[in-house]
Amino acid sequence: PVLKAVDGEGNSSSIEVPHKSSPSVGIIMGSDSDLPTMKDAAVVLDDFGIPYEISIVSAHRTPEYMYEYATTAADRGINVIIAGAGGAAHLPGMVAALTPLPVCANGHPQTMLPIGVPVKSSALSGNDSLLSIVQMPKGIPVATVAIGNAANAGLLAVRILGAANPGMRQKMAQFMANEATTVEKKRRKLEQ
Ligand code: RP5
Repeated sequence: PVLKAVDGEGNSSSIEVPHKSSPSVGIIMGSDSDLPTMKDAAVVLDDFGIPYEISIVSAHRTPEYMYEYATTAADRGINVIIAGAGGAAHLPGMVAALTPLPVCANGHPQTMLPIGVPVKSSALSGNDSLLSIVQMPKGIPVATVAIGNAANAGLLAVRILGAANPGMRQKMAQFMANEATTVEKKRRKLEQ
């Protein structure tokens, strides 16, 4: 299936929902209107060859499904959940509260890290989303990226998964080297 959406600023976006087995990352968002922002995380995971699943999970409109999603994620092999929401953005924190899960169904120890993406809102430019996500009470941490920066959430997921995957660390090192080369080229052009 293809997920299509328009955000509050009229930006349209579509993404092919992957049918990949054994996803390592779950990308969830409070509304399909978050897709133009959240698709950047999927692009990064595709680039690094990391299998992921995508779903719309609303903390406020579908709280029972949020509970089901969060409490079954580890059993599907999910290690990292990237959760994006805007406004009263409770989704990342609620998912974090529901997923300590040190052990999954097959008995293997498993960690699960929640990454929050504050989606830019129309009323308060995402400052509301940022504060809702980043101001977690002590005890329930959420790794929070900048407003609208789902790409960094994807890159953070790559780094986390890289802790147990030397090949992934190598890919990240190459990515960073490419970034440096790009900046170097621009600097040399300026100096000419
Ligand atoms: C939040 O409310 C969503 O994450 C979204 O950013 C915002 C607006 O949702 P829609 O009214 O566009 O569905 O829950």
